[in-house]
Amino acid sequence: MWTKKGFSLVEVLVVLSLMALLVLFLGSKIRNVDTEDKFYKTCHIMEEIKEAIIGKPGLYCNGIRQFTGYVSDMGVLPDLFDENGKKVEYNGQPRALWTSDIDGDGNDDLPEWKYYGEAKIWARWKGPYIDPPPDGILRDAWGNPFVFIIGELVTYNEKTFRCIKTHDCTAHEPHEPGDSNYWEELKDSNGNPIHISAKPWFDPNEVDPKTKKVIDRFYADALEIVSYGKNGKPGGKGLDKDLVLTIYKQEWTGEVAGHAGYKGNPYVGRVTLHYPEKEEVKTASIEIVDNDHGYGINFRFGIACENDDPNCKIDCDYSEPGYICNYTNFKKVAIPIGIRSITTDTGKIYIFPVEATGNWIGTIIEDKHR
Ligand SMILES: [Ca+2]
Ligand SMILES: [Ca+2]
Repeated sequence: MWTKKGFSLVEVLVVLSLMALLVLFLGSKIRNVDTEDKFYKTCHIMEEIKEAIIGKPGLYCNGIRQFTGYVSDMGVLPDLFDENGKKVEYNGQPRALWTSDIDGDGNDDLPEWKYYGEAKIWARWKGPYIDPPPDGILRDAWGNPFVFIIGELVTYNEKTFRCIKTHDCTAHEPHEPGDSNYWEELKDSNGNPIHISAKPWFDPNEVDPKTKKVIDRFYADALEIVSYGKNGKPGGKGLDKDLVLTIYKQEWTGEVAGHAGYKGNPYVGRVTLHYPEKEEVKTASIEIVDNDHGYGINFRFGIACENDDPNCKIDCDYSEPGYICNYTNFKKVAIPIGIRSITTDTGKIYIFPVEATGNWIGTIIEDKHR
């Protein structure tokens, strides 16, 4: 039975101060969680933007490979535009991810999704690839604009540089940031240096002077997505630290190779690959010029001779089936991921997915003579 008439002043004070402590404690907890939440949410948004651009690797539906990103339709990365609609290399927004009216004048600037009958593939703009941001600017969880930059970022001597020419860095040829052939220093609109907490450039003094080993490779065609963190400006520690997500070209392009012809290779004389590049569908052809003792020939889309360089040379060892060819002075050609096709001069069409990991499409066997 409850007999006590009330609480003493001391009891009331003890309970009140405990409650006050609890509120303080929970309040600080909630504030921290809220801030950390924004950090993870920002990471999540950055991943979403990456997915809008290159899709999700290995996404299958009903056993069929699905390509969802911008590059699978357009064959290139989205251009960056500043607030005046001018194309820029850094501090712009990839407006093509959510609109085909880049300059906002009411007319579409990007070609509409369509079917290319001859190549048997679909291509061009099929957006939006991401929810359109209300004010035309993609923002992090703190509400600050994301910064998009073409060219891999490094920090060096408290400055930030973007790579403008892809290169290997060795002790012998360090191409130190500051070398204007390879790097451009980032500056704000007032010309002041921007110091983003990006990955540090290596110190050539740390390289073994004997081997002069290749330490790293830097890419001019990488796309950087940067959040300036909680403080919304370059640099800072803890939650103010900048978050950088890099999309390398190797993640959205691949090579295509296969095998054509058999029994002296009388059937297939040429294979042609079709893939989108901005407004058009590009074709690349390989002449089937030789055979492998009745076993046909391997072809490989992924390397090409630049500007018909006379120093380009292919040396093949035909002594064994499945021979190896050496390509001298050839450059790597990037085929954008997505559904692509190969046609032959005998009228056959092969439609297949191109993955960033490399693609062997198998043997093209023709059952009729040309
Ligand atoms: Ca327009
Ligand atoms: Ca920051």
